[in-house]
Amino acid sequence: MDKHIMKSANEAAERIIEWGEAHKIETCFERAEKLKPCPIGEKGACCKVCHMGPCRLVGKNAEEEARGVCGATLPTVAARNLVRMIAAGTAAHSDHARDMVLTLLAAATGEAKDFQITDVRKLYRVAGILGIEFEGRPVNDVAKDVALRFLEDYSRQKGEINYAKRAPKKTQERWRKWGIVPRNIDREIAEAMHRTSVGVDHDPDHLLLHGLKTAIADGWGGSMISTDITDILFGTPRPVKAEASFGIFKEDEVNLVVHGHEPSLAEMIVDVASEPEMIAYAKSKGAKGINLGGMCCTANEVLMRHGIPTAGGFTNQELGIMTGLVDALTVDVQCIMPAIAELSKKFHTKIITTSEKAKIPSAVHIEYDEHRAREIAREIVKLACDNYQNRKTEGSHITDKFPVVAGFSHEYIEYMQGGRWRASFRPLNDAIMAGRIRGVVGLAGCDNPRVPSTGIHKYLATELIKNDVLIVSTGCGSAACGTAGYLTPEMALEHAGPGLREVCEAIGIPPILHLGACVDNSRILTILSAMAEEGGLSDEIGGMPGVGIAPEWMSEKAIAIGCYFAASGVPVIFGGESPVGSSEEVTRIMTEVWYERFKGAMHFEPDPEKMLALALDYIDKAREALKLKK
Ligand code: MSK
Repeated sequence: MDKHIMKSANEAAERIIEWGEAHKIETCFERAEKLKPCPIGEKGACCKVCHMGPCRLVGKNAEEEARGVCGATLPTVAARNLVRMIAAGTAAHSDHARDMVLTLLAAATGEAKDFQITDVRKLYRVAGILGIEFEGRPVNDVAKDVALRFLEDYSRQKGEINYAKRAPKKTQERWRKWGIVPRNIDREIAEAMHRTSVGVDHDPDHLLLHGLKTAIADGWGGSMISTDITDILFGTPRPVKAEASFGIFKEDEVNLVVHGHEPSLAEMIVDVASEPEMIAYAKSKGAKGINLGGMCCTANEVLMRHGIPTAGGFTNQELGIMTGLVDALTVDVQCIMPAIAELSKKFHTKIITTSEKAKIPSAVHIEYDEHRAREIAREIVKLACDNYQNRKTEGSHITDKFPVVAGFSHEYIEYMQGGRWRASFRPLNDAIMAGRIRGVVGLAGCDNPRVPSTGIHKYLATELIKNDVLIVSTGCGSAACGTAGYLTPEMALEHAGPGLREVCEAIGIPPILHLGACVDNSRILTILSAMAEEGGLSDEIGGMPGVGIAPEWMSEKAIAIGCYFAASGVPVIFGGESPVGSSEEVTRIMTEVWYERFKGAMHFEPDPEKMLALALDYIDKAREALKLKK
């Protein structure tokens, strides 16, 4: 096999990697080859929570009885390591959410004059869930109360997070029985760090239960809050046409790319880039206009709401710069490779860090402040325009791009099944009950240079729809599908099984529904809860013919996501080596014990064919238990 095929399964990406190799430009793909994973840390067998170690529980001692200097066993160490990953992932999503809450508050009180409430209907829906009176009140007063109520999810010392009650009753009962309803997001993260510090919690099951509690604080806390506020401020997505892959960059326009995760500044850049004054400025620099593009999850945010094209997911960030066409790349937080700053020196691209939390040495720093959002966005757009003149001819200049249909919020999925007055999940439940749709898979998570990047996403997407499984995708899973040309209704005609094709044609949807960014995995929780409510399938999330798959995960955030799905009742399958693979006991807890208690589980399976078989097996067993048609 051509050695380049081993790096990316995306043809355009592969050509850029090849171009880079010919020009001696290093990327994550070469670094992944050079740097093999540490075999001890990879399986969770390394403890470094104190300075008597690090203790490597390997070699002759690689048994469950192996102990560190303090006496910590392998299951304790593996469980602690995983809980710390969950805490970090939850912190990332929920800190992002905190900023969204503060932006909503600033918009409501008039302090952030550049933002206002775009989706009043969604605001009222959220206010209703929170028990906040909204009839006849000024919109900004309601928004302020909503923001203040969400802030309680970061400070309440006793009780339950606001959105725990959005889960089906039976799911909530399971959580209460096992004591894993979060009190507040920050408290669960802090307690996770406390419990996993040296000499505190040593019972792997007890540790992992707190891991689940922390993860629920992510899914039903930070992530769901972020999704809702982003919709309130910038609009709830509806289907939108766009394009994906490197061909979205234009040779004769200023190419400005937004990368990272936070939507607020990106929204303002979208707005500012269409101002006549800005377009005139770009023209004064010799460009025909301003072309915006996205990368990773900031891309998903502006793709979902404005149809801004995406250059792809995580592993495309260096490759995008290597097209030679990116005049400026703004980054905020999460999934930003520090390598891009050094790489950009070989081209003309300006890397602009924008978050007070995240800087990269040698990048330009223009700090975002929601109180001056428009002014800052203008400064960034101008800087990109100024840099257009510095564009050289170097670069791989890839032109491939694919059409994409995105924008499937849970509200729209409900609406498309019955219109404004009869919106419901009944048709979806009926299609599953009748066997036209065999089940639903959430295809999510990162793309990873350790496997042929995006390849497992593509394989699973194709095989699952062939087997009549409807896919809901988020994050870089969506980007992998988009840059492969899979996010179109035609995909159903060409590849979907007969039952799924019939449903897609009847409703007019693609067989892979792009639901948004990583935080928007919360939309899947909402959909599953609505399906449970609708009746005919399971009356809780557990037991639904649904599975979550993150085949190429790399981020701690993915672990938090996987765990909140497992705690909610969804069997989850992750690719790659297991980060708890060193401990049979921890592996057993996360699969058998969690399944028994919550009807969810978390597996790690590097073989794509086995991933597919396991997913279909879970779906079929759930169908059998529900006595559904085969
Ligand atoms: S960006 S967490 S690489 S999905 Fe949300 Fe993509 Fe994974 Fe980051």
